Amino acid sequence: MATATATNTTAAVPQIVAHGVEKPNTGWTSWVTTTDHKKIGIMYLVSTFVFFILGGVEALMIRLQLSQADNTLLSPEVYNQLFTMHGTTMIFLFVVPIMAGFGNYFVPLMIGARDMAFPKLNALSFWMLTAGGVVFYASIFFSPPECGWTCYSPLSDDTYLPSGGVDAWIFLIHLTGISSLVGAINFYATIANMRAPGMGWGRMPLFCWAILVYAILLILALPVIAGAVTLLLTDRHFGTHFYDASQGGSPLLWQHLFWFFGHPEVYIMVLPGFGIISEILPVFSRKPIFGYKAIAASTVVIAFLGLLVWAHHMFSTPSPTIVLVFFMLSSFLIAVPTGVKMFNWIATLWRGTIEFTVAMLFAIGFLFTFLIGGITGIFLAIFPVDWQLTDTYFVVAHLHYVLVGGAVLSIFAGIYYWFPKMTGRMLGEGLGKLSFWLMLIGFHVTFLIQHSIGLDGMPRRVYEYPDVGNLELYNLISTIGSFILALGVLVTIINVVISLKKGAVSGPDPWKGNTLEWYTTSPPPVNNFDSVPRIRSVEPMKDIRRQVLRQQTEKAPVVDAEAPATA
Ligand code: HEM
Ligand SMILES: [Cu+2]
Repeated sequence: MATATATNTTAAVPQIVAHGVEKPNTGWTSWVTTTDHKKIGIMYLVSTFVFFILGGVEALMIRLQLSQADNTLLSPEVYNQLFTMHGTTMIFLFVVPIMAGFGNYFVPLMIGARDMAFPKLNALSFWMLTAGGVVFYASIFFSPPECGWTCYSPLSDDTYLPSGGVDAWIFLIHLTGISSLVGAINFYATIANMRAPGMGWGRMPLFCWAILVYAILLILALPVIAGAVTLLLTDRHFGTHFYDASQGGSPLLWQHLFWFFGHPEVYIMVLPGFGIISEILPVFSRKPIFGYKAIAASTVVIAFLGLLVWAHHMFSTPSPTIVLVFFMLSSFLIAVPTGVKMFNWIATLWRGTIEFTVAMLFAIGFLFTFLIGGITGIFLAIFPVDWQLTDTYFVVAHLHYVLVGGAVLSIFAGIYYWFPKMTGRMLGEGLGKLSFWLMLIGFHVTFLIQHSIGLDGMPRRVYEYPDVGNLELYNLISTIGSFILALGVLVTIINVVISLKKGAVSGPDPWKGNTLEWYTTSPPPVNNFDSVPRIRSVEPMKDIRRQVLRQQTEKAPVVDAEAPATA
């Protein structure tokens, strides 16, 4: 009561006695128990990168086996296990979840939020992913799966592959699937509800658009594969015959379900990459992004069309011509919104003041590498051409141009661009450039020639080939390229280790960025922002810098630019 103080001679000291308050965790427990989107984001990035290295080592072993004709380095079984582990790891444990890692760290920062909408669910997503990876890799101690990343029926049936490897694969799909699904719902809720004041849909950073569409595609596609692998599980263990033709089931049902998920999965992997590129290009061209609305809209259109093309993976199955034509034309159609993006990116570079930072180099490397992958995709969408090329190395070349060109190069662009924000230190530009050139050259040496290997008729997923024509030479070149590529990746890892300790201190905004993550300190505090500015355009940081400059010039006395310096 206010009157009580009048009778007291000494002022009361407010006493707060807290009972049962736990000290904040420090050390490794602070990571295991965290629900902070930034820590979860870093755990995603680090653990998926570990899987990238595992998948990369598997790729190198595949390439070593193929470096010589009639090689006996690996047995056929081990070879099958390696390409299955490689493809599955790269897709389910590296590219898809690393995009969730970037999304986790940067979406809340870019929209001016303090965390994700459901922080505990977010932690659950991460631990489900880790569980999936552990279950899957545990299979190497008994019998790894041998059915390729597509696990086609009837090969995946217990008649042909009775070992538990396929079951480990099924559990990987389930666990990483639940992880991504929960994560996707979280991204959607965060982006829909937690944007800073003034950030309408039309002012949202393009990376957030990409993550939004990524989330929607995951929500639409994942239940289908989850159902498909559940049917496979019951076929294998509980006497059902969904995919067993001899009992009235249909192996083609698997292919339809798998690719109804599988093609959108491709866009799930590359759309966030497109988002990263759309953030980096304008910053290092010192120009606003060209065609913001067109890029955002084409992301949505690509996702929609991406749901209508799945059977272009099934051109060699018996289908009526009209069906083949439909899937050919729908696949062609995707080139239109993709072309819209390409032209807008090039127009962003056009007449810009380009700064060739490592992030920008990776972004430009992405542009033309992905373009080649897109063009070979159009070739493959012509079904008579596909009849010739399906299951050859031409397809392996195409898919790596898309996945390495589209996803991996943009992931590396993102690492170089955002490392200062996550750590407070710059990544070395010298080592970065070395890494970029090794990776780019290594990549094209490895995969360009695989188009020729495929055109010469070498099938994919075979552990040996005869010494005919130029096959041995071509394969040797491809293997050499893969080691150059691996060296490039290694240089970045070394760069990260050195820069974590010795990198130059970056400050909050080393690149003069456009988006809100650069508004806060590097690394950001637990609550991200003490206050969030009102958003007035797609480039809030430019607005803020302009405002600061205006205030400074208003305050400072007008100085004659020609006047000699006095001190
Ligand atoms: C690091 C460089 C890489 C090399 C040298 C490499 C090499 C290979 C090779 C030679 C094959 C064909 C195996 C065969 O058909 O017998 C293959 C398959 C595959 N790779 Fe890669 N790869 C690399 C990176 C990646 C990345 C980053 C991804 C995905 C994002 C990826 C996804 C796949 C997939 C999905 C397959 C098909 C697996 C299957 O047939 O089931 N690869 N890779
Ligand atoms: Cu496809």
